[in-house]
Amino acid sequence: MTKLSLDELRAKYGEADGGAVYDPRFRRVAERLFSADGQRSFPYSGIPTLLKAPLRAVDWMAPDLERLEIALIGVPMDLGVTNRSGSRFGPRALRAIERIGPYNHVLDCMPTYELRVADIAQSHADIEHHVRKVVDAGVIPVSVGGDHSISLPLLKAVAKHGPVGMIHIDAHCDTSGSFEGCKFHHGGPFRRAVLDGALDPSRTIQIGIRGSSEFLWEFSYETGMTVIHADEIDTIGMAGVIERSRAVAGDGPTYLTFDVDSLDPAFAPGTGTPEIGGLSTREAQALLRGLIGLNLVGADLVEVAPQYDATTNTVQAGAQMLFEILSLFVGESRGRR
Ligand SMILES: [Mn+2]
Repeated sequence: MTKLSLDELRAKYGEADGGAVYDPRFRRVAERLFSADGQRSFPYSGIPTLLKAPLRAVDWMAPDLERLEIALIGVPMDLGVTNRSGSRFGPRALRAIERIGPYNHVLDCMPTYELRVADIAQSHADIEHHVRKVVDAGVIPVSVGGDHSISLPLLKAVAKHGPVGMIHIDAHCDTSGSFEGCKFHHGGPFRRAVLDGALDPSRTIQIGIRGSSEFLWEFSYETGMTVIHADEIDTIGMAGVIERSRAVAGDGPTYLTFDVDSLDPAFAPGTGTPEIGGLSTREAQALLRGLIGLNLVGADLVEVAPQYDATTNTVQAGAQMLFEILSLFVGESRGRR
C-alpha cells in the first residue's frame, strides 16, 4: 500500500466517522454496525440480553418466526451447590454486560450477526423438558447457569440419539457420588450423565483440573475419561491441549461445558468454589478458539456467582467466554472443519 501524504491522510480520514473503514475484511464488520449516516446503536441502550442477541419470549417457536440456529438460554438455578450459592444470579449479571463482541478477529466472524440467534425465555423449572423442546426444534442450546448441576439435564436433552462426547473445562472433574444423600449436586453431574447414557466417557476430556478434591474423581479414570490437570498445561502447551481435545472428541456429536472456576481466581473470583493455579483468560480464549470445527451440539457456561466479585471481572470474563463459545457455531454453520 502506498504511503499517503499528510494532506491525503487529512482528506481521507479528517472528517471520517467510525463506520468509514476501507479494508474489505473489516468493512463488512463496520457495515453491519454503522448506519449509512455513521450512527451505531449505543452499547448501553435497549433491553439487556445475552451478548445483545434479540430477545424472544415464550412464543419463540411460533410458526411465523424464522427458525433459530442457536438459543441462548439463561438457567438461573443454583440448588446443586455444595458450598457458596449465588450462581442463580449469573444469567442476569451476564445480560447486563455490554460491548462483548460483536467481532471475533481470530475466527473472523460476527456470531450474533451471522447466526440466527436469540436469547429465549428463561427456564426456571424443568430444564430438561424445556431444553428438549429447543433441541427438538432443531435449535442448538447454549445455556448460561446456574451451577454445574444444570449440565446433567442439558446433556440429557441433547443426547437424544445416544451418548455424546464432551469438552469439559473446569477446576473439578464433577464426577463424584452423592453428598448428603443427594446425587444431583454440582460435584457429580458427569457421573450421572454417564450412568444415564447421555455421556460417552471415552469421548470426554476434562481440562484445568486442580484443587484438593482429586480423591473424588476416580470415576473419571475408571470410565476412561481423559483428564488434563492445570499443572500439566505448561508442559503440554495449549496447542497440545487443543490437539488432545480434538482427538478425544473426534467427529461425533460433542457437548462443550465451561465452568468459570476453570479460570484462575485472579481473573474470575466470582464463583462458588474458586481454586488457585487456574487458566488465564488468554489461555481459555486460545483453548476455545482451538475447538473450531468440532461437531458441537450444545454448550453451557456455568458457576458465575457475581456477588463474590465486586469488580465485575468474573461476569466480564464469563460473557467473553460465552462470545467465544458462540463464535464456534459460526464455523460450524459455514462448514469450516
Ligand atoms: Mn464444575
